[in-house]
Amino acid sequence: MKIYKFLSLFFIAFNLFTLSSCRNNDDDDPQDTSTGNLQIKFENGFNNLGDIVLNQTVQTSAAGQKHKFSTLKYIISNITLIDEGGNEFKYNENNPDKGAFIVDQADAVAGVIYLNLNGIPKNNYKKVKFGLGINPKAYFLGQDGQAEFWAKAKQKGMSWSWAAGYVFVKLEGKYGTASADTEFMNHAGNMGNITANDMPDLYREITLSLPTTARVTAEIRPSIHILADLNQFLSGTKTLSLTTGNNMMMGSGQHLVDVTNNLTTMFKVDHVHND
Ligand SMILES: [Cu+2]
Repeated sequence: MKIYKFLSLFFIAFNLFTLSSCRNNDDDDPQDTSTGNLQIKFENGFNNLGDIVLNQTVQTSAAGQKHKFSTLKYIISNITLIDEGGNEFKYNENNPDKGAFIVDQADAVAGVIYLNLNGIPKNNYKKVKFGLGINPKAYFLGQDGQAEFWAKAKQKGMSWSWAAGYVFVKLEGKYGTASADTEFMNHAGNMGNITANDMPDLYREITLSLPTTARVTAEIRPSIHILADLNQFLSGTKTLSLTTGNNMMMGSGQHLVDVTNNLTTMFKVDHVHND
C-alpha cells in the first residue's frame, strides 16, 4: 500500500514535470514575456509618380493645379499594434517623449523615413494604428510632461508657442496653373486649448491592416513599410484648390480641417518585412 502511494505521487510529479517542460518548448507560450523591436517605414510619394523629391516632383491636382513641396512633415504618435485576437499593445501612449515621432521628408534616405520602436512584446501582429498629430490628452499634460519631444518639435519647426501647441502637419511649397510658382504654407494643428476655445480637433487616428503578419520575436525585427500618397492633399475625398484665401493658413480653419481629413486616408501598408 505504501509503495503504491509513493508510486502515484511519483507519477503525479512526473506528469507535472513533463507538462511544464512542454510549455517551455511551446512557441506560442502565453507566459513568454520576451520582447523585440519593430521598425516602421514611411515613404511619401504621389502614387502615380513615385517618391517625392522636395522642390522637384511636380504633381497636377484633380482641380488642375500644379504643385510641389519644399517642406513635408508630420507628427506620428500613439502607435498601437493589434494582434490576431484583437488585443492592443499601445506603444508609450500619450507620452510624446517616448512615443511621438516627426516624419520629415528632408530626412528621407532613398525615399524612406525610419521609426524604430523597442520593447515590443513577442507576438503576431495583424494591424497597426497610429495618431496623426498629438492627442489633446497628451498636450494637456503640459510642457514639463513632454519636454524632450517639445524641444524636438521646436527644432523641427513643428510647434508654435507652447500656448499655441504643435503643428501636426506642415506642408509648404509652390503652386500655380501654368507652373508651380506661387508660394503656399499649410500648417495644420490644434492651436491651444481646443476644448476651452471650442475649436475643431485635428488629431486623427488611422488603423491599417497588414498584408502579412508582423512576427515580433527577440530575434526577428519586422519592418512595416507604409506608403503615404500625398495626392490625397488636394485630390482626396474632397477636391481642394489652393487660393489666396487659404495658401498661407495656420491652425485649424476649415481648409485645414479639409486637408487633415484628406490626409487621414493617404496611408496604406504596402508590405511587411519579417527578417
Ligand atoms: Cu519595404
